[in-house]
Amino acid sequence: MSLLTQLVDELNAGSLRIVDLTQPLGPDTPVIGLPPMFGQSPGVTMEVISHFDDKGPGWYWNVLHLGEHTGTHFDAPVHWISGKDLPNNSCDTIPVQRFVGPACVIDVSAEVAKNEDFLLMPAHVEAWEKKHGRIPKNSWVLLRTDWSRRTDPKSFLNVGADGPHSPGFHKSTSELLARDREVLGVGVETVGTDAGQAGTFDPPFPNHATMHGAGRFGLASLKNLDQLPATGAIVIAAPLKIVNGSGSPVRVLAITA
Ligand code: 23J
Ligand code: MN
Repeated sequence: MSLLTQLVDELNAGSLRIVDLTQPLGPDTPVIGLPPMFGQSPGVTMEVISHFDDKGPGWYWNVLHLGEHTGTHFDAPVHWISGKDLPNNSCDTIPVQRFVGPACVIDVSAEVAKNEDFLLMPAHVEAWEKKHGRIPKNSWVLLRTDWSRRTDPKSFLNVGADGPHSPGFHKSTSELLARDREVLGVGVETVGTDAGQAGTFDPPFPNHATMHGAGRFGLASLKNLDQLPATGAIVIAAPLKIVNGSGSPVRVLAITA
Protein backbone atom coordinates (compact mmCIF):
# COMPACT_ATOMS: atom_id res chain seq x y z
CA MET A 1 0.00 0.00 0.00
CA SER A 2 1.30 3.47 -0.78
CA LEU A 3 2.11 5.81 2.06
CA LEU A 4 -0.67 8.23 1.04
CA THR A 5 -3.28 5.44 0.79
CA GLN A 6 -2.21 4.28 4.24
CA LEU A 7 -2.53 7.85 5.56
CA VAL A 8 -6.14 8.12 4.35
CA ASP A 9 -6.99 4.64 5.66
CA GLU A 10 -5.56 5.40 9.12
CA LEU A 11 -7.41 8.73 9.26
CA ASN A 12 -10.65 6.95 8.34
CA ALA A 13 -10.01 4.17 10.87
CA GLY A 14 -9.15 6.69 13.60
CA SER A 15 -5.67 5.30 14.28
CA LEU A 16 -4.50 8.72 13.08
CA ARG A 17 -6.56 11.80 13.83
CA ILE A 18 -6.57 15.46 12.97
CA VAL A 19 -6.47 17.92 15.86
CA ASP A 20 -7.62 21.49 15.19
CA LEU A 21 -5.12 23.87 16.82
CA THR A 22 -7.18 26.93 15.76
CA GLN A 23 -9.22 29.42 17.80
CA PRO A 24 -12.60 30.60 16.40
CA LEU A 25 -12.18 33.78 14.32
CA GLY A 26 -14.83 36.48 14.73
CA PRO A 27 -15.76 39.80 16.36
CA ASP A 28 -15.04 38.28 19.81
CA THR A 29 -11.47 37.27 18.92
CA PRO A 30 -9.02 39.05 21.27
CA VAL A 31 -6.28 41.10 19.58
CA ILE A 32 -2.98 42.35 20.92
CA GLY A 33 -2.83 45.92 22.27
CA LEU A 34 0.47 47.74 21.76
CA PRO A 35 1.59 50.84 23.70
CA PRO A 36 -0.63 53.79 22.59
CA MET A 37 2.03 55.55 20.46
CA PHE A 38 1.97 52.62 18.01
CA GLY A 39 -0.59 51.67 15.38
CA GLN A 40 -3.20 49.22 16.59
CA SER A 41 -4.77 46.11 15.12
CA PRO A 42 -8.52 46.76 14.83
CA GLY A 43 -10.13 43.43 15.69
CA VAL A 44 -12.52 41.56 13.45
CA THR A 45 -15.59 43.10 11.87
CA MET A 46 -17.94 41.31 9.50
CA GLU A 47 -20.40 43.08 7.25
CA VAL A 48 -23.10 41.15 5.46
CA ILE A 49 -23.12 41.61 1.68
CA SER A 50 -26.32 39.63 1.32
CA HIS A 51 -28.26 37.07 3.32
CA PHE A 52 -30.96 35.51 1.12
CA ASP A 53 -32.47 38.98 0.74
CA ASP A 54 -32.81 41.80 -1.84
CA LYS A 55 -28.99 42.09 -2.04
CA GLY A 56 -28.73 38.41 -2.94
CA PRO A 57 -31.89 36.31 -2.85
CA GLY A 58 -30.08 32.95 -3.16
CA TRP A 59 -26.79 33.55 -1.42
CA TYR A 60 -25.15 34.58 1.85
CA TRP A 61 -21.70 36.19 2.14
CA ASN A 62 -19.75 38.71 4.23
CA VAL A 63 -16.96 41.25 4.01
CA LEU A 64 -14.19 40.61 6.53
CA HIS A 65 -12.08 43.42 8.02
CA LEU A 66 -9.18 42.40 10.21
CA GLY A 67 -5.45 42.74 10.80
CA GLU A 68 -3.12 40.13 9.36
CA HIS A 69 -2.12 39.18 12.92
CA THR A 70 -5.54 38.32 14.32
CA GLY A 71 -6.58 35.21 16.21
CA THR A 72 -4.73 32.03 15.33
CA HIS A 73 -2.22 33.39 12.86
CA PHE A 74 1.11 32.93 11.09
CA ASP A 75 4.03 35.39 11.39
CA ALA A 76 6.25 35.67 8.30
CA PRO A 77 9.88 36.90 8.50
CA VAL A 78 8.99 40.18 6.72
CA HIS A 79 6.84 41.06 9.76
CA TRP A 80 9.98 42.19 11.60
CA ILE A 81 12.71 44.68 10.70
CA SER A 82 15.32 41.96 11.28
CA GLY A 83 13.76 39.82 8.52
CA LYS A 84 12.71 42.53 6.09
CA ASP A 85 15.45 41.92 3.50
CA LEU A 86 15.55 38.12 3.58
CA PRO A 87 14.58 36.24 0.40
CA ASN A 88 11.14 34.57 0.28
CA ASN A 89 10.11 36.27 3.52
CA SER A 90 6.42 37.03 2.92
CA CYS A 91 3.23 34.96 2.92
CA ASP A 92 3.17 34.69 -0.88
CA THR A 93 6.83 33.74 -1.38
CA ILE A 94 7.65 31.26 1.40
CA PRO A 95 8.22 27.82 -0.18
CA VAL A 96 5.12 25.74 0.51
CA GLN A 97 7.09 22.75 1.88
CA ARG A 98 7.70 24.92 4.93
CA PHE A 99 3.98 24.89 5.71
CA VAL A 100 4.17 21.21 6.77
CA GLY A 101 6.49 19.93 9.46
CA PRO A 102 6.88 17.82 12.61
CA ALA A 103 5.93 19.22 16.01
CA CYS A 104 8.01 19.20 19.19
CA VAL A 105 5.67 20.06 22.07
CA ILE A 106 7.32 21.44 25.21
CA ASP A 107 4.92 21.35 28.15
CA VAL A 108 5.53 24.14 30.64
CA SER A 109 1.92 24.39 31.84
CA ALA A 110 2.91 23.61 35.45
CA GLU A 111 5.54 26.39 35.48
CA VAL A 112 3.15 28.89 33.87
CA ALA A 113 0.45 28.07 36.45
CA LYS A 114 2.89 29.39 39.06
CA ASN A 115 4.36 32.27 37.01
CA GLU A 116 2.45 34.20 34.33
CA ASP A 117 5.71 35.76 33.11
CA PHE A 118 7.48 32.40 32.66
CA LEU A 119 10.23 32.46 30.01
CA LEU A 120 11.47 29.27 28.38
CA MET A 121 15.23 28.96 28.95
CA PRO A 122 17.80 26.92 26.98
CA ALA A 123 18.04 24.57 30.00
CA HIS A 124 14.33 23.70 29.57
CA VAL A 125 14.96 22.82 25.91
CA GLU A 126 17.97 20.71 26.83
CA ALA A 127 15.99 18.87 29.55
CA TRP A 128 13.22 18.19 26.99
CA GLU A 129 15.82 16.87 24.51
CA LYS A 130 17.25 14.48 27.15
CA LYS A 131 13.82 12.82 27.28
CA HIS A 132 12.65 13.11 23.68
CA GLY A 133 15.74 13.50 21.52
CA ARG A 134 17.21 16.47 19.70
CA ILE A 135 14.75 18.87 18.08
CA PRO A 136 14.95 18.05 14.36
CA LYS A 137 15.76 20.71 11.79
CA ASN A 138 12.63 22.20 10.19
CA SER A 139 10.28 21.30 13.01
CA TRP A 140 7.81 23.48 14.83
CA VAL A 141 8.48 24.01 18.53
CA LEU A 142 5.09 24.39 20.21
CA LEU A 143 5.05 25.83 23.71
CA ARG A 144 2.25 24.23 25.72
CA THR A 145 1.26 26.62 28.49
CA ASP A 146 -2.49 25.89 28.75
CA TRP A 147 -2.92 29.65 28.26
CA SER A 148 -5.72 28.87 25.77
CA ARG A 149 -7.85 27.73 28.74
CA ARG A 150 -8.21 31.47 29.49
CA THR A 151 -11.34 31.80 27.36
CA ASP A 152 -12.27 35.18 28.84
CA PRO A 153 -10.45 37.84 26.71
CA LYS A 154 -9.55 39.84 29.82
CA SER A 155 -7.63 37.00 31.43
CA PHE A 156 -6.24 35.87 28.04
CA LEU A 157 -4.69 39.30 27.35
CA ASN A 158 -3.99 39.75 31.10
CA VAL A 159 -3.14 43.46 30.94
CA GLY A 160 -2.04 45.09 34.20
CA ALA A 161 -1.02 48.66 35.04
CA ASP A 162 2.48 47.79 33.77
CA GLY A 163 1.31 46.15 30.56
CA PRO A 164 0.45 42.58 29.59
CA HIS A 165 1.67 39.49 31.45
CA SER A 166 1.95 36.18 29.59
CA PRO A 167 4.67 33.56 29.05
CA GLY A 168 7.21 33.37 26.25
CA PHE A 169 10.83 32.72 25.35
CA HIS A 170 14.09 34.08 26.69
CA LYS A 171 16.14 35.64 23.88
CA SER A 172 18.86 33.00 24.32
CA THR A 173 16.26 30.25 23.77
CA SER A 174 14.99 31.88 20.58
CA GLU A 175 18.62 32.05 19.40
CA LEU A 176 19.20 28.38 20.21
CA LEU A 177 16.05 27.28 18.39
CA ALA A 178 16.43 29.59 15.37
CA ARG A 179 20.16 29.39 14.73
CA ASP A 180 21.29 26.08 16.18
CA ARG A 181 18.23 23.81 15.90
CA GLU A 182 17.09 25.55 12.67
CA VAL A 183 13.40 25.18 13.52
CA LEU A 184 10.59 26.24 11.17
CA GLY A 185 9.47 28.49 14.01
CA VAL A 186 7.74 28.55 17.35
CA GLY A 187 4.05 28.26 18.13
CA VAL A 188 2.35 29.53 21.28
CA GLU A 189 -1.07 29.63 22.93
CA THR A 190 -0.76 33.34 23.78
CA VAL A 191 -1.74 36.32 21.58
CA GLY A 192 1.81 36.72 20.22
CA THR A 193 5.06 34.75 20.13
CA ASP A 194 6.75 37.11 22.58
CA ALA A 195 6.06 37.23 26.30
CA GLY A 196 3.57 39.85 27.49
CA GLN A 197 6.32 41.96 29.03
CA ALA A 198 8.66 41.59 26.01
CA GLY A 199 8.17 45.20 24.92
CA THR A 200 10.38 46.10 27.90
CA PHE A 201 13.10 43.53 27.03
CA ASP A 202 16.43 44.29 25.31
CA PRO A 203 15.92 44.16 22.37
CA PRO A 204 12.14 44.65 22.52
CA PHE A 205 10.20 41.57 21.40
CA PRO A 206 13.36 39.39 21.22
CA ASN A 207 11.56 36.29 19.94
CA HIS A 208 10.18 38.17 16.93
CA ALA A 209 13.57 39.82 16.31
CA THR A 210 15.50 36.55 16.53
CA MET A 211 13.11 34.16 14.76
CA HIS A 212 12.27 36.46 11.87
CA GLY A 213 15.88 37.64 11.53
CA ALA A 214 16.80 33.99 10.98
CA GLY A 215 13.98 33.43 8.44
CA ARG A 216 11.87 31.48 10.94
CA PHE A 217 8.11 31.77 11.47
CA GLY A 218 5.64 32.15 14.29
CA LEU A 219 2.23 30.75 15.17
CA ALA A 220 0.16 32.54 17.80
CA SER A 221 -3.16 31.91 19.60
CA LEU A 222 -2.99 28.13 19.21
CA LYS A 223 -5.21 25.79 21.22
CA ASN A 224 -5.47 22.04 21.88
CA LEU A 225 -1.72 21.63 22.33
CA ASP A 226 -2.68 19.41 25.30
CA GLN A 227 -3.95 16.87 22.75
CA LEU A 228 -0.54 16.43 21.11
CA PRO A 229 2.30 14.08 22.02
CA ALA A 230 5.74 15.55 22.76
CA THR A 231 6.92 14.24 19.37
CA GLY A 232 5.31 12.47 16.44
CA ALA A 233 2.60 14.89 15.32
CA ILE A 234 2.76 16.74 12.01
CA VAL A 235 1.58 20.36 11.75
CA ILE A 236 0.00 21.89 8.66
CA ALA A 237 -0.07 25.70 8.82
CA ALA A 238 -0.44 27.43 5.44
CA PRO A 239 -1.07 31.20 5.52
CA LEU A 240 -3.20 32.90 2.89
CA LYS A 241 -1.12 33.84 -0.16
CA ILE A 242 -1.32 37.55 0.65
CA VAL A 243 0.97 39.51 -1.70
CA ASN A 244 3.71 40.94 0.53
CA GLY A 245 1.74 39.70 3.52
CA SER A 246 3.46 39.91 6.90
CA GLY A 247 1.20 37.28 8.37
CA SER A 248 -2.19 35.72 8.00
CA PRO A 249 -4.99 34.13 9.93
CA VAL A 250 -4.52 30.42 9.48
CA ARG A 251 -6.29 27.14 10.15
CA VAL A 252 -3.64 25.09 11.94
CA LEU A 253 -4.11 21.32 11.84
CA ALA A 254 -2.04 18.59 13.46
CA ILE A 255 -2.02 14.95 12.37
CA THR A 256 -1.32 12.70 15.33
CA ALA A 257 -1.54 9.06 16.36
C1 23J B 1 3.61 43.86 16.42
C2 23J B 1 4.40 44.32 17.44
C3 23J B 1 4.63 43.54 18.53
C4 23J B 1 4.08 42.27 18.58
C5 23J B 1 3.29 41.77 17.55
C6 23J B 1 3.07 42.59 16.48
C7 23J B 1 2.73 40.39 17.60
O1 23J B 1 2.70 39.74 18.61
C8 23J B 1 2.30 39.72 16.37
O2 23J B 1 1.13 39.37 16.23
O3 23J B 1 3.14 39.44 15.54
S1 23J B 1 4.41 41.25 19.98
MN1 MN C 1 1.80 38.00 14.66
